[in-house]
Amino acid sequence: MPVAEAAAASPDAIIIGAGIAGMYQLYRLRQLGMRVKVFETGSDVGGTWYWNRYPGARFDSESYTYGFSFSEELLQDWSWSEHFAAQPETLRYLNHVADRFDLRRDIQFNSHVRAASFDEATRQWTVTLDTGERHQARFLITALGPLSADTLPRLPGVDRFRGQSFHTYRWPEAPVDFAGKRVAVIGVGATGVQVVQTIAPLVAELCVFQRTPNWCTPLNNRPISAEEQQRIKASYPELFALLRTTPGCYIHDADPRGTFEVTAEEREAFWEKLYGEPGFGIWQANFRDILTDPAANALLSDFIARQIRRRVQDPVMAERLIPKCHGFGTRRVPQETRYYEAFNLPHVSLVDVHETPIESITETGIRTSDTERAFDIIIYATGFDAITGAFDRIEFQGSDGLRLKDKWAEGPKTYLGLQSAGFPNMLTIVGPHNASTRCNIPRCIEQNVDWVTDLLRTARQQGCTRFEATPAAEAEWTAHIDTLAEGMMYAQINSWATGINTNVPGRDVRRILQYQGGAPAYRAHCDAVAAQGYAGMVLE
Ligand code: NA7
Repeated sequence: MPVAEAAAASPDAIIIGAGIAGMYQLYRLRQLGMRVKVFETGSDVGGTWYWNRYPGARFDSESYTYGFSFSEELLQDWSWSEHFAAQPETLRYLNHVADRFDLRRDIQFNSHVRAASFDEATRQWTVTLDTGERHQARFLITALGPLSADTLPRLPGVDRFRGQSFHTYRWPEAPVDFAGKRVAVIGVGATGVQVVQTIAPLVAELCVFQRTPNWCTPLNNRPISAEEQQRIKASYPELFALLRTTPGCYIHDADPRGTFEVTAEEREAFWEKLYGEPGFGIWQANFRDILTDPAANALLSDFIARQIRRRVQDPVMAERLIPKCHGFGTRRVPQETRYYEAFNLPHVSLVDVHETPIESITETGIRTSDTERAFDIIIYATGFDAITGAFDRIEFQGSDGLRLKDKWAEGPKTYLGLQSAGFPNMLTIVGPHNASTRCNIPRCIEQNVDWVTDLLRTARQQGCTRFEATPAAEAEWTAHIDTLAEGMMYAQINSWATGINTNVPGRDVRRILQYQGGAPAYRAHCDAVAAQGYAGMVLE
């Protein structure tokens, strides 16, 4: 194609990813009259909800707090069937959104972005797909998702197993038949817990390989009744207004009392109540100091441990399922439905990988230091190279050939978690240092996208063809991120939230990847920057 023709056909902006963030960003940029092209690895929309088709995948935020809030018609038309919807329903919802707003015409599916580089002379980004196909645009917006770089265990023999094996993120579309099968699940994060509780009743044998137990609490899910549906639909404005006030944009907000400001009886009754309620209340609506005061945290952890002992019949098994090296809520709390009861079934066993490490995957099963077990199916619920991993898997090259991977090698450096100096005209929705990875994510995605859209509107109005965060503003924001995490118990714990992944070389040093000041404060920062004419950025 001649250069002039190619330029005429070029979009104004390229978005990478057609999950919740990419879909909404496309919708908003179209409203500005911009030409937009979205590249998506998958064959359809949905991102997280497109890939994670594993058995038991479902929300742990209330369904009606999770959907898009931008269209009252959409809110009124869509009826969630359960308080915490399962993945197939969420994927149907996102397809409904794509149809309703005719999003697919600007999305190129089955198109994996391999590299993206900025050219100072033309002030354009060039995006290269796996196929070698190249596309150019002035602005580049990443909507990669925080948990999209899946990781298999670094164990010998992973390729050798002759049965069926799946990482939960790469789950096939065709149903997997579990009847009569001997199944292994490796990993007991939020994903492994959902898998275990769902397949335990279906299989002949289930063996769970657990390295670090997690503090899991009941989801207490149920269908939404007709009256509840009416009430929900009548109160969306108030609901979304409430969600704007809580730190994680959840329906739950911390109790203003301190753990030791009430009597032991009051405390116990409060925790019993929270344990019996739906969702994240026990984590997000607990006493204000449970994640900062180790003594408060120890008491609460003891309460949850007693619940596990009550629910698991075999005391040895119960002790194995109780975390000993981290307190409740310092890692993501898996929400469960009869997870602990699964371990009362005679055909379900638990291998403590600390006691008997996995040595290799063999052609027929898994060899640990003490024995070898045969399986028909191995499920890897082994998680992700979180938050920065998806960025590392694309060759981003900014001005002067600077590689993002190199710049972030010792930890991300960003401004507002939305930009990085040296990478002009690039915006990172749900990027590191952003509030969105500690958030009921669509709520924070909408904030990110609305802010980005306002920036691009301003840029267009001012005839600006290049913007970039200043190194000074970036240094200040990055220091602010570290300061906010001081004194928080989670920052001392190994988990994906602190950037640890034993399956990825170099991911053995904890990093502060998330904004810990809460979504309202984050929003206020972003709004102030915009109100000051994009302070900390140079618009040319
Ligand atoms: P997570 O929470 O990172 O969990 C991964 C699990 O896999 C965790 O139990 C790991 O143990 C375990 N794991 C990873 N590698 C190995 C090896 N090599 N051997 C044994 N066990 C291993 O990922 P999820 O997918 O469950 O959840 C991600 C988020 O998705 C979740 O927090 C929600 O926000 C939704 P470890 O704890 O590292 O000892």
